[in-house]
Amino acid sequence: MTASRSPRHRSRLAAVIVMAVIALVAAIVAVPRPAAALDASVPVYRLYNEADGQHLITKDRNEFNVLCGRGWIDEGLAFSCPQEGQDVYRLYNPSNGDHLYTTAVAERDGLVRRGWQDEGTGFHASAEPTAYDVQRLYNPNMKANGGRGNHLWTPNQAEYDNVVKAGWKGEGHQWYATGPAAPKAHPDPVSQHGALSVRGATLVDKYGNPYQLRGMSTHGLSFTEEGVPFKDYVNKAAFKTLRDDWGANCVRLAMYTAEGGYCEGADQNWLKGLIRQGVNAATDLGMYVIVDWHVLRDQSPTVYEQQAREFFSQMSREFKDRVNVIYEICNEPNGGVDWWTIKGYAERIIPVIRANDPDAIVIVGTPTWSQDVDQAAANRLTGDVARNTMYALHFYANTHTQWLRDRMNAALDAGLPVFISEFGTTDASGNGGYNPWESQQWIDLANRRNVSWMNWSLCLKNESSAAIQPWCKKLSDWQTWELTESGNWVRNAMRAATGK
Ligand code: IDC
Repeated sequence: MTASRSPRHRSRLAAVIVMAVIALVAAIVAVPRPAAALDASVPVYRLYNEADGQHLITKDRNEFNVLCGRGWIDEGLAFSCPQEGQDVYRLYNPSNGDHLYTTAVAERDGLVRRGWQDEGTGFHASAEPTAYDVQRLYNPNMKANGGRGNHLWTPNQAEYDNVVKAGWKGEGHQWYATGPAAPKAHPDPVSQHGALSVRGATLVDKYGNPYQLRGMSTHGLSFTEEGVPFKDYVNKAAFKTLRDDWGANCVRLAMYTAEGGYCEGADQNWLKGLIRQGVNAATDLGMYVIVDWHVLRDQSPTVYEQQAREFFSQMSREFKDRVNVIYEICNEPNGGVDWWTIKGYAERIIPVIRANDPDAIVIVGTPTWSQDVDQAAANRLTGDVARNTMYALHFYANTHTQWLRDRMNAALDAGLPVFISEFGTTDASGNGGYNPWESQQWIDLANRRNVSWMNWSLCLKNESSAAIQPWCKKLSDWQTWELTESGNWVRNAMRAATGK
């Protein structure tokens, strides 16, 4: 190319400039006005049903909540819409359960003639163009699925393009929203996996797929160390840190019965309030939560059985609709208490829970600080108390080694559903003997066999099993250097298991 330009070239350049100016002015005129309607925007949620591939969009928060409880996945905000404006009609196909949304009266009426139900105005679209152009996609391959879930609506161009690449047909513009989509960064465990149950020796999720719980146990909720009452770890920011940074999907609330705990001096109403608080925080975050009746110094669960009965009766009544709550009815029987005694206790306490919450997962402790799963395997619970019931195996890696792993394997092989509701990376005393090698053998095995595991403990007590450094008073968002050797090890194990 030469530096001098021909007249023809120059006039073309001028034309391009003029067109660019026109385009710019047009763009400025067309820029979406930050309409007053924006203030009055209402969120429209998107839900996904993995079972039938359908996406549902709704502004009805109650419908959203109900569907989340029934196994739909919360996919976050579909977009926001104005309070008033263009009607977006919602239609329902009673023959296959599908939903469709349209602003086109002709499409609506055509579908109604073909048997769809007109569910009225689902939400409103902006009457004016905005930057949030909601486009529709169609998947011709969903016929195999009875035609359900063959449409998707999104204001997100990148998602639209990706879905087209995946083989859907782009159907283009449908209506204008007033705000963007906000997909959930972390689809939470409970909305993804729902109510858990036990199949054979394995915990499964709502789809019947093997599912493993991993998380942290609190220390004794009524204890205080280094000036920090352990109740303070029962907070949403702490659990969120565990979920998002560590990769935990479960927390365990350890409520001691003895040692100044629930049955020996602590304020029972206060402790029940704390359990409620923990269950609520876990529920808000879509995490599973274990309510642990932490029998230890009292040795036999029969010592405070009457209190256990009252406690579990009340708690299960309150939490009967929470699919994420798991009941652990006796942490660690010890002092020679035999399996017959524990079994009898379980046969009396489990029905108290089932009367309110027939499908809840229950964990039963086993003799010798929850190590004798062989005894439970040889003589397990039967009938309705056995359904969705699991048996605790606890290990402390520097004390309980291959011999206890062999015992766990044998119990699993015999079909016993085992749950590691507590383990430490240390000596059984909870202090000294940090042993990452043995811990790794255990966690590898547990992961291989889909056995859930919960680590002792989320606190700053000056003992090697504690996850937080004794000088660190933070109640959430712990950095690497604020965690102990054990805390870092456990966080890494969780991250590895979740692919973080
Ligand atoms: C330990 C605590 C320790 C506390 C002691 C007695 O780590 O700070 O002083 O209990 O209350 C268990 C128990 C669990 C124990 C833990 C470590 O379930 O309560 O915590 N452990 O000894 N079983 C095996 C070990």
